[in-house]
Amino acid sequence: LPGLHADPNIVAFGGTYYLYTTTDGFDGWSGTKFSVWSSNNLVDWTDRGVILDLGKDVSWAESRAWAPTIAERDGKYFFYYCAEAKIGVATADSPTGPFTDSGKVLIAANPDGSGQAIDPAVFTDDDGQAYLYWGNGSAWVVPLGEDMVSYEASKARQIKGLDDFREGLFVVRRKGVYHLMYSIDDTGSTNYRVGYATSDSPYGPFTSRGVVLKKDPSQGILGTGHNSLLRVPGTDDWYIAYHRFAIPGGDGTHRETTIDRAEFGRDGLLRPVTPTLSGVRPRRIPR
Ligand code: FUB
Repeated sequence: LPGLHADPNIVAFGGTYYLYTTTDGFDGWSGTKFSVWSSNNLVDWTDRGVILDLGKDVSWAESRAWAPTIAERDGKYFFYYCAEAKIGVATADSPTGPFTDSGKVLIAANPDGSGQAIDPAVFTDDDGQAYLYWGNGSAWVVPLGEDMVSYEASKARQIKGLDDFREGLFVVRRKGVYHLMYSIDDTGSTNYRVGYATSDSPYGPFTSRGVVLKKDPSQGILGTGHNSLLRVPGTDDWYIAYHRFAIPGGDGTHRETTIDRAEFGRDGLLRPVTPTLSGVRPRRIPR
């Protein structure tokens, strides 16, 4: 994407691809706006504008608009976002809004009081049950109610066994396996990277599978993290959206959003992703 946008959540709704992002370039990640972009080919993206602006559109928070996610149910769109290290939710009748905030905090803290309650990711299982994943410092999952905005706090479970987990959980299911991605290190570090784990249950326990995306200084690609995975509907073609230090001249608060191909090997595990510069299409590796 052109400009400074981070924390991309990539999805497909009704034949169109969407990227939901935060706005970067502010000290202390103090931006206030979330944007949405659309595309028909995953290459050319149209800025569809700001869909939520803290303070103006959200009564309970003014700053730190951090990593969002989106989910659809019965024609309604649920936009989960971070604000002031808490999680809120806004709803709309279209993927591009207008979104109306619920007016209250959805998750105020991690159940064990550790870290920050940030980085929501919704995964909807094949049986229709949706789960909300989130966390920084510690990783959590809770099943969402049918309305997508309620949950029983007593059903929250901590996800253990993720090597070096920091934040940025994201979950997909493929061929019966739950694949969980997460960010390692600090987003301000050139070593911000993506860890990977698998399980046979959305609650875990997960088995760590190492790092699947990391910097490539030979290309000037640094700070590769906060990812989301997209399966092109009706195919087994996958893409990973993530942010990196903007090129040229970026750093941990000047980040840009990019996409690369993601592939699963014959063993069913995600292969390490090759980060590429814009306009360079990675060669397909035979399985
Ligand atoms: O962009 C603000 C925060 O930095 C996100 O919530 C984290 O995942 C990290 O990318």
